[in-house]
Amino acid sequence: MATKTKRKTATQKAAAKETAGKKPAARKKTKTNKTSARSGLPPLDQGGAPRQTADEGYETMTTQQGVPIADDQNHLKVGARGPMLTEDQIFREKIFHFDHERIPERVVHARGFGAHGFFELMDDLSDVSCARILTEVGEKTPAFVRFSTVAGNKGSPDLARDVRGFAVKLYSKEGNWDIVGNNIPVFFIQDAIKFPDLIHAAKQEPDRGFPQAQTAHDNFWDFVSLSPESVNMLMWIMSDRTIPRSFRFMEGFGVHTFRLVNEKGKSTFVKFHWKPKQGLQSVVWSEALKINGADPDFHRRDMWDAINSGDYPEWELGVQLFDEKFAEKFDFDVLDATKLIPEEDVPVRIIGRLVLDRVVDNFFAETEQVAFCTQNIVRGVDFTNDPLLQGRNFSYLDTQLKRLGSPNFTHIPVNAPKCPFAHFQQDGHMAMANPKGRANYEPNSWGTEDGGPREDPERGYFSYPEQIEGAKRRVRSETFADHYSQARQFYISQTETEQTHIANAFTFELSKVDNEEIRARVVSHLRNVDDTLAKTVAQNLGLDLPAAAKPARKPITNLKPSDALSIMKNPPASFAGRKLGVLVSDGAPGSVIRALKSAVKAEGAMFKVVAPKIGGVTLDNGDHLPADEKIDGGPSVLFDAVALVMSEEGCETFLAMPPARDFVADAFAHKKFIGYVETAKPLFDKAGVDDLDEGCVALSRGNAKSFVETLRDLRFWARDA
Ligand code: HDE
Repeated sequence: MATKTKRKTATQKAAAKETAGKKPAARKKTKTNKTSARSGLPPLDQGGAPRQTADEGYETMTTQQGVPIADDQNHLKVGARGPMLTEDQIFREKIFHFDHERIPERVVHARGFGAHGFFELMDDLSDVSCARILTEVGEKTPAFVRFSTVAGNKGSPDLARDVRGFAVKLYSKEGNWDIVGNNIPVFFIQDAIKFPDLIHAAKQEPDRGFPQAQTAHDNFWDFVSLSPESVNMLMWIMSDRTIPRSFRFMEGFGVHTFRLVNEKGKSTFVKFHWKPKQGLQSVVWSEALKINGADPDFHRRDMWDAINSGDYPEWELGVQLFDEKFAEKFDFDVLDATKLIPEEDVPVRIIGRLVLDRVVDNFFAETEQVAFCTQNIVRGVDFTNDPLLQGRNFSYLDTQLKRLGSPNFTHIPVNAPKCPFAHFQQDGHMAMANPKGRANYEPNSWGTEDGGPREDPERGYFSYPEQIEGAKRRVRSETFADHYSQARQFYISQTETEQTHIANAFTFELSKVDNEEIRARVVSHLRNVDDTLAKTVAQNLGLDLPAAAKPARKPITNLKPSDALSIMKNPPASFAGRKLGVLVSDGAPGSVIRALKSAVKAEGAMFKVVAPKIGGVTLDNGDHLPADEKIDGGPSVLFDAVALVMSEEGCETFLAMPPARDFVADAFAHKKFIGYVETAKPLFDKAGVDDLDEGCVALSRGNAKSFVETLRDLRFWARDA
């Protein structure tokens, strides 16, 4: 009930207090099993569950108008069996509100999860920017972050293969700054005018309304195979980047080149990076498919649990700073969002940290109503002419009007600046923060008391005075024409395992494409990326190898691999923040459980118990071990590693349970480390695992610590071979 009070607005609280003070003196404690003469409350046998009333210490329920409600179970009717009276203002108010409770979901990034936190600056950037948030070292700026998938609708599963949104709202002292980024540093298209086509092609097909939350269908591959500019992004989305293990274990990127401007008006280009302190980690595809069934809210739950347990996720903010000179000599156009700047060319300078330490109080009020706008920047930060960014600056503001229904969406607490603000924009639907006084325009001569705010040429926002000249034309710059070189660079930067995953992902997705011409067209692009990849995919599809697509510009084939582009080359330093799932039975050795539990705890990881019954088990030492999951609700796909700790009889019972067999078979197939006690061995046979490799570790009380240290590698990839 603690959250109940939290959820109330100040007005509601005041109203409740008021009402509480004015309880009708005549009201007596109502016995729940008798009809009250005054309210007509039904006795238990008619009304179902026992009712609790305000007389028992609960707050009084009221209408939206503050009128106390006596009966919330029955509408007003003639006699006991109706008909209903339309006079029933209480019923009508309740249903009216319910009928209008939904707002349009976002056209893209509909499914999201938000959390609060702060950004702390660690390095002074005053040489390149006059933004206070980038110059006041040690300053903590409140932040709200919303992670999302792109293509799926609001109720879609979390583990769809998809780009993840990584949108950060920084409530700075000089106004809100939104960095509305993704977990991938490049994008599908080069010009914002193609965005509706891209998204239409990616989302469910218009005639049938499916498939949703997946790109594995003809329309998507048709569009991208006709848009060679997408090829670099295709490599990224077919990599493990699009199946992150957790929002906590993924990077974020501002994607576009932005500008920073210092007090003297000097401009420096910048790319933004969010680097997870927890390290990078993804799941494998067949695991993702199963997670979607076992826990469609896997990512939300993970974030919610981590923050609520005090394990606050943290990212470092890094910047790649460069000037016009670098931009001119760089192989690609820095305004082209389908390209990145390798960290080897321009190192990432870490300047601050972002910590998420508070879940939302109300999902709708915060996560759903938050309105990110790329146009929200602060003094000292500026746009560039990236043709995607320019288009986004129109789209985000526009979409908020549709979603939130009023130009006053900035009055919603999650969107309002936390610094002082004053302007003459007023009225409109749902105006909540209304100015006082006579002046609603300026200039005016009403003086400082009544005249309202005035401009501040010293502290006010200024745009970088870039000199621009040229004919008005609808064109794409020649400098955007290379579509394959960075796709190749990405591919050769991956480990062998990651390259196999990419080939498998192309194979999976294209196998869902009915039209063979489309499949072949995709492979024709891959031939310009890496011929072995193209051949593997063609072979996997049973396709004759098509000729290579004709490139608009000859690709550069000698770009060096960049380790920063690989997930597996950037593993976490520990198993912290990860989950060990332990399958236990009655009579399991308590000493092993105790040793494992404390080793996992010392590592900063989570110890989750999976048992035949949710009531838990009794260990061989008589201790009771409560369970977190019953076996069929806790498959191994929900854990980063597993352990099988059971008695001989316990193992016998598990042998007869298909979910227990799947627990082991999946963990093995997904290359997870599996700790086991000798008595659990028959379960491997039952799961079809007859060859225990080094990823399967015999457990004893003495080696629990070293087992947990092994888990730092996250997966036993050698099993792939
Ligand atoms: Fe978005 N995008 N986008 N996008 N985008 C939206 O805004 C749009 C693009 C991104 O958690 C929409 O409020 C256009 C790139 C995120 O609320 C919409 C173009 C990047 C989110 C919109 C792009 C993004 C959105 C839908 C092509 C990475 C979720 C609802 C030029 C840098 C924000 C909304 C949240 C959301 C338009 C391309 C990231 C329709 C026109 C590139 C993280 O306005």
